[in-house]
Amino acid sequence: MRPAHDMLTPVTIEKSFDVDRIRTEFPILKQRVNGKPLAYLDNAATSQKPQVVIDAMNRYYLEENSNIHRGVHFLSDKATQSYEAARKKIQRFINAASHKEIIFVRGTTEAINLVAQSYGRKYFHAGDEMIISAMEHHSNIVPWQMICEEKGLTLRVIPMNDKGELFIDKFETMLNPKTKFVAVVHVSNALGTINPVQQIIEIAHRRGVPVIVDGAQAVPHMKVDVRDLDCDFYAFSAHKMYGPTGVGVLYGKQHLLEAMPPYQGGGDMIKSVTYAKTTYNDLPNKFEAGTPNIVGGVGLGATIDFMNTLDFEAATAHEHELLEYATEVLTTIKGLRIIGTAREKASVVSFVLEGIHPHDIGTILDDDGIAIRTGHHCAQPVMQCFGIPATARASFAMYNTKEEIDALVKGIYKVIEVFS
Ligand code: 7TS
Repeated sequence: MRPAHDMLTPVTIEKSFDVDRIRTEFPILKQRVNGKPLAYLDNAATSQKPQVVIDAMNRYYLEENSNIHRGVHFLSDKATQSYEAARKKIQRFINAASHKEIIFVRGTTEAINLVAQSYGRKYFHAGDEMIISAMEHHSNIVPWQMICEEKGLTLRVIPMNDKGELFIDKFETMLNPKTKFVAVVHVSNALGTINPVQQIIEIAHRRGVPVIVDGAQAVPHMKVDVRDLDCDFYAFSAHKMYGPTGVGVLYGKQHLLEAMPPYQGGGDMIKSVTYAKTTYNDLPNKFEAGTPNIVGGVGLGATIDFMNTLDFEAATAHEHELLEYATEVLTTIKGLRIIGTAREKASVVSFVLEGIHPHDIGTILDDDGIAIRTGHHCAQPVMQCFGIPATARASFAMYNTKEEIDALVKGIYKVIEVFS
């Protein structure tokens, strides 16, 4: 119990990892669902939000709300400062060289579409090729298919083995003078595989080919340093890393972004407009047309403050322990097959149960307050690769516990009993 005189001071999270303590930061986790304690194991879809992020967003609406970059008045100035401070926090968080390399977008999907439409329209030509991997989310397939179709490129796919690991040697042989671009996921949402993106980038760069990394599932679970990776673009969403929905980040190397045309036209992205000619704003504004998700940006800034208070290494180690524990106990269940058994994995266990549709698994688990995701996880080609229509997927965050995994296992036995 904190002493009474201490009650009004905000809670500061110490630099050590204590799962019970972390859980108290996430109010939603206290809920009971169908009379049972909520076991939220759908973090790859979206994570829960800590009180400090909710408070920061409320505070923004209560005390600062105004439009940014365009007002001379007090509130507009305050809102602009909060929004731009968030950009600098993101820059430091991923170790970008400049805040100009941080573009606010709606999320990973928009970040990838931005690069496909802007970079692709300028640099892709008929007869060129681009490479993606066999474990991409639809968000890192469809935008490329669209631009490849429009421009007449061939989309090639790095194959994977039956564990869900990419054949890097095959990737190397796929690169040729026609290859214009590589797009690859850092951590697979359907399989949990951590791809050797640094190696992929190095191989592509040897041929002078730029690389975008889809980091939607990586940023919440590992330290990402874009300069160390040397990626050309990196995309992620706030909502999967304990932040709000509707906001995310495109990182791009400054010289590449400078040379790219705007993605959308409108307010904030212009320097001057006449009917004869419009000139475009400098980075990062050139890519941020219209009033952005200001409260989302502020919320993402607060999320990064929150993450900076954590012992990230300890949080990651805890998540890894959960993954190993879940893998071990699930493997003992007769008729259960884990889909995605790569050596390097993060936070995701996808599985199928013999003779039982994943949707039935999810529905029965929900009766006991256990939230997992079922379906193709927006990765239909991955499902096709494994010859299955769907999986059940438990995905962990740092606030999950072994007790929740025990509840999952108990629930799966109940599913088996219902269907036997
Ligand atoms: N890339 C990966 C690897 C993802 O996991 C997702 C979302 C996206 C891109 C798209 O992110 P968004 O924020 O733009 O929607 N993945 C999932 C999932 O696994 N279940 O629901 C959404």
